[in-house]
Amino acid sequence: MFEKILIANRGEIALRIQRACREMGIKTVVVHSEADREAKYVKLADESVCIGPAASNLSYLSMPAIISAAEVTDAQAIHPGYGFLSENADFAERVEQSGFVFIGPRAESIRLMGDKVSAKHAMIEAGVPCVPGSEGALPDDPKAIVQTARKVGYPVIIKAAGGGGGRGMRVVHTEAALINAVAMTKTEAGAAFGNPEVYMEKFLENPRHVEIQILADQHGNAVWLGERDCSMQRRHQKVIEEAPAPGIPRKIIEKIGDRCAAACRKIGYRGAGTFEFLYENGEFYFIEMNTRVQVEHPVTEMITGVDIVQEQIRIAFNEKLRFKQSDITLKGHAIECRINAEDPFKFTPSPGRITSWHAPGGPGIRVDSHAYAGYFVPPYYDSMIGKVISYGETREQAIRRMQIALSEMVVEGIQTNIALHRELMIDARFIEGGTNIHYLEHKLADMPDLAKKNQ
Ligand code: MV4
Repeated sequence: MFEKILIANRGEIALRIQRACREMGIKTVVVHSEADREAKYVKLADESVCIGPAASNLSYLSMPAIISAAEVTDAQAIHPGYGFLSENADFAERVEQSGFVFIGPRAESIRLMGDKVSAKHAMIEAGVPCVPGSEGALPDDPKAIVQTARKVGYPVIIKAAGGGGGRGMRVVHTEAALINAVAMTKTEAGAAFGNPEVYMEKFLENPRHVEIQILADQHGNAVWLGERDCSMQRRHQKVIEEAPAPGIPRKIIEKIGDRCAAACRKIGYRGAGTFEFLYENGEFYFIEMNTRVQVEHPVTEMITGVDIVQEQIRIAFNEKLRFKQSDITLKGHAIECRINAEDPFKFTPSPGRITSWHAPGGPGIRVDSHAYAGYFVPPYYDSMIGKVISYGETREQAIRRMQIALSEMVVEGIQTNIALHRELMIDARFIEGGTNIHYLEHKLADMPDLAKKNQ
């Protein structure tokens, strides 16, 4: 096994990766910016290297700084976590060209999935169902665009090939608005992603966001580890995730899961990955693939017993998967609440010193967080400061345990969204299960002072 891994990330995921390494007897190097120097998880690592100032561009996004840190510490592999350089194909390539192992997919796979047009093409070829739409990128000819939209049927959505995660898209309801919308999306996409290519899909009005976790080794084996429902979101930021997805027939999910695993084998995918789907009226439609470990991976770990980060490391070391699909069984239910340092009404970031921190515990509760009493939440990065994950034999038990965990949890000195989670855990529609991607935003619009009520 690797003797030493460099962790090219910060916060809770840097600590999560450290824990996986420690359990496997692997030494850790954590890189950090000047703003993260005093964080306890940095001191917990076997070695740490300051790679630059607070600004991400000059530290966590600096490829030469990170690769130099791997060289001076003699690390053998680099784990990119999520965000930052985790889905940067050029980084994966430079890591490997420098003689280190990139703990993630081949650069070629990252590139294939980073371009949403080529990703969708690959998935159609592999038999994964996609949202009906244009075959590939839209042409320049306005008549052809109009014809495509007539065939697909309004409303349609125009998406940038270089976009993803909700960036670079526009919904079009009428033919009159079509050509201008395509032109505007292209202009914006060219400026934002350096690629003006766009494609068209039927716009699904009330879908759920359900994703499939996969693991694939470098010996042609791939398995899927169940699904996660990530529909509870606001402005493309997930707030709560759960596994399994409530109320979806297992037969439908198993068919999709098997297709995802088969697609991984077909494209020679390596590592952990997530197929994102929209689910509406009993049908799954592929939208994007994420080629990294995701924030919400713990809910899958809880119901499968598989440590996804450890498996990423074993796969990178070229080991064969230790389980077949028939060894993967889903047991119980898990829910994750993302804890953010933010204003509970306006959702603006609330960085600062945490004066008191009491994490919940007890049966079926997991807390993934790098925070503690005295920790300073820096203003430069994402506002997520941790995740509370509950597990139960049933969804009801997982909800009950999460309610108790949230009632125990105390964070003072900064503002957090804990009150919002408390409200959602007693929300009748959430308890019923199966809310769609618009539910939270509609609820917040109906109850603007919701968070205040619960303080
Ligand atoms: C869609 C859609 C409806 N129809 N595509 C937003 C993020 C990106 N991953 C894809 N997104 C969407 N694509 C079609 N054809 C609605 C969304 C969408 C969404 C998807 C998942 C989670 C939250 C969302 C919030 C708004 C819109």
